[in-house]
Amino acid sequence: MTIRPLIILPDPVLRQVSRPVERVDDAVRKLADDMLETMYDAPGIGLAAIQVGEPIRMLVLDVADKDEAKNPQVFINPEILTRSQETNVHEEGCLSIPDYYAEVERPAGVTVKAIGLDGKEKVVEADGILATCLQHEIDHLNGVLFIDYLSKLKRDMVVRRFRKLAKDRPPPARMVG
Ligand code: K1U
Ligand code: ZN
Repeated sequence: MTIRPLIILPDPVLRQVSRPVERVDDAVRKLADDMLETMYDAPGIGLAAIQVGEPIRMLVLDVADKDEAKNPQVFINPEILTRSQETNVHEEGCLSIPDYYAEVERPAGVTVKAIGLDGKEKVVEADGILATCLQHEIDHLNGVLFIDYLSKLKRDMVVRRFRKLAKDRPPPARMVG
């Protein structure tokens, strides 16, 4: 398993719409393993493939409490089938927007259909942090970030801050040979 570098705001890659996965093959299983390793290392509770530069519709998450056993989950080609009328406000963060957190209102419950790593279809009824995390990650697959739910003023401030940080940051090392 490999820890992959994370794509950070304002990289335009984060705004790409990811394409569906056609086959759950070894390459997809290896990417899922790498994504879980990258998420646990960060640490985070979710990760979409586009955050490691792979524009495919796959996300991983683990919302287990610290004192519980790990519960890694993989969702391939996820689709939200239903959203509750009731909403919840959760503080959200994003591994692509490090050290910035803000409250976001979303449907409190969702039903999500997806394919698992075993290639079989699954339907998950989610509430609480699982519902929030699934919606946050599915947004990534559509090029949407949680800062898009904030006021324009707040969003522009965050983007400006990360543009400045990107200018000051040395470019990533390139492989040669
Ligand atoms: O998609 C991502 O960038 C991951 C993101 C997921 C998420 C967090 C909160 C609400 C919705 C979605 C994160 O994991 S940010 C880091 C984080 O929340 C966390 C880090 C360490 C311990 C517990 C949580
Ligand atoms: Zn995110």
